[in-house]
Amino acid sequence: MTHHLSQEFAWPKHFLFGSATAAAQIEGAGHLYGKEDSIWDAFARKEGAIAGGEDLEVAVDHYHRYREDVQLMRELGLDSYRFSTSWARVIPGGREVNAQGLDFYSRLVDELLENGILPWLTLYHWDLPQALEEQGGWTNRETAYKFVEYAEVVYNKLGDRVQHWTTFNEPLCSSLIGYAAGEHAPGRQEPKSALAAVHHQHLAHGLAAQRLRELGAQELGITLNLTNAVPNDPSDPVDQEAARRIDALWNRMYLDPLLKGSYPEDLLEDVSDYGLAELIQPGDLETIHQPLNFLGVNHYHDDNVSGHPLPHDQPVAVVPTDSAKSSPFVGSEYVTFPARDLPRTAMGWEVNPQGLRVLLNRLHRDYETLPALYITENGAAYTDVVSEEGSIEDHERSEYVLDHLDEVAHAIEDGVDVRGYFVWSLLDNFEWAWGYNKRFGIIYVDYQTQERIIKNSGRAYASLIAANRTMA
Ligand code: GBH
Repeated sequence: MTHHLSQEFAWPKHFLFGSATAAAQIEGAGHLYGKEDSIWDAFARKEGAIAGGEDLEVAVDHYHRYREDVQLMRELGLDSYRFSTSWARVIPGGREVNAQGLDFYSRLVDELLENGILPWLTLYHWDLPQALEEQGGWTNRETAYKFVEYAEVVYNKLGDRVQHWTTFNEPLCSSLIGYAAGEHAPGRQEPKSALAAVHHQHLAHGLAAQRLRELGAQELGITLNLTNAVPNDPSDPVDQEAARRIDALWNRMYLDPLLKGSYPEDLLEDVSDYGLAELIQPGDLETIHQPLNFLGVNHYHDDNVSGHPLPHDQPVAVVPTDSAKSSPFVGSEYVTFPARDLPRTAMGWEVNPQGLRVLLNRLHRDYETLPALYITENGAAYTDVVSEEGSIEDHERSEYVLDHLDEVAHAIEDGVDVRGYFVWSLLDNFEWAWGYNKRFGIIYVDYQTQERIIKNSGRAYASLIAANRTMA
């Protein structure tokens, strides 16, 4: 293995090394113990929605195997485990609390604590109760208030043991990819609805953050997927303008309201045909602009952006699944993503670890009130092969993770306050519209037998964690 700075770096004292999952992607027990449909269960039933035609019914059966999974976390030496609770399990049908469903998370949290692993909880990782979608989903402002009730129910059950509370995971994806591209649940292709979802999720975040704070939450934050928008030709004004638009929509549409209390002016102009400004009611931006203890950053790749049409034989850098018939880039649909000469993962995403350092420095520079940063997701899908000896020699994934950790270390040297890193993902799992064959795990899952095998990347990560502990 190549030598890595991250393996001998003096990581800050309380730096957290963790790994992440999401309820819908791992739990299974899709309609057991009182759980009802989430929008992803309903979406998966639509012809062609999921690449392999699979559903979330069993997934990797984490609901029944969480004890075994916590033992694996312990074997890896994780400081923290980032997971999400399923709204459709806790309040099925959006109506009454399902005590049995809540109990599951209580048992999971106890199991983590007994094993010395810090629970890092996310309330919304894309699985809205289908019943609420039928009342308009995130296009309905009411859903934001329903979210507060749900947050309160989970807090009342777990707040005595969970310190770290994240409202949303990547609201951008569940809005623009779910409501505009239609590639994610609920599978709508309505750009105006997508921006309504953006605003109502913002509002839901702010209202829930207020409420959780009142109830006593110590550590509150949100996780965004942030992507550098790099102009394909840095000296071409057309590419510069395209990159500005993608940065406004993809990054600043979230960062600015959360950290500055306003939507960017240029964004409002870019999307002026789509009704965002009209949705903002007096007081909304103050509500959204809540003090945060941390910002979670999910980072996978940069976007190489151009304002010119692509020659039809040129490959694109960002490859939406075949089911994407409509653009997630509301108001900037003309923008293109030419490929660069970079290695790619099995998702087709370009690998460019330096982008993470650039991104972290940019956040530090542009936002005066930036809270502590945690990398809440970073990782890669590769085609894994189980060897005759039963091992998974996923060298590329090890390099991907360590290369990105090197960049986090550099960012810390640059003066950026980064306090943790969570690999996506602990286990191979349901990769949304792509189904099960895109494997992101540092632990392999045999989907027939549900057997788990720690991949070499998991071992590499574990030895970095162990080495750091010895140094400290
Ligand atoms: C995360 O999202 C999710 O939080 C997690 O659940 C998921 O399993 C994991 O990453 C791996 O995918 O321009 O429409 O082609 C991924 C964030 C943002 C990465 C959008 C791909 C390009 C989409 N994604 N990006 S598009």
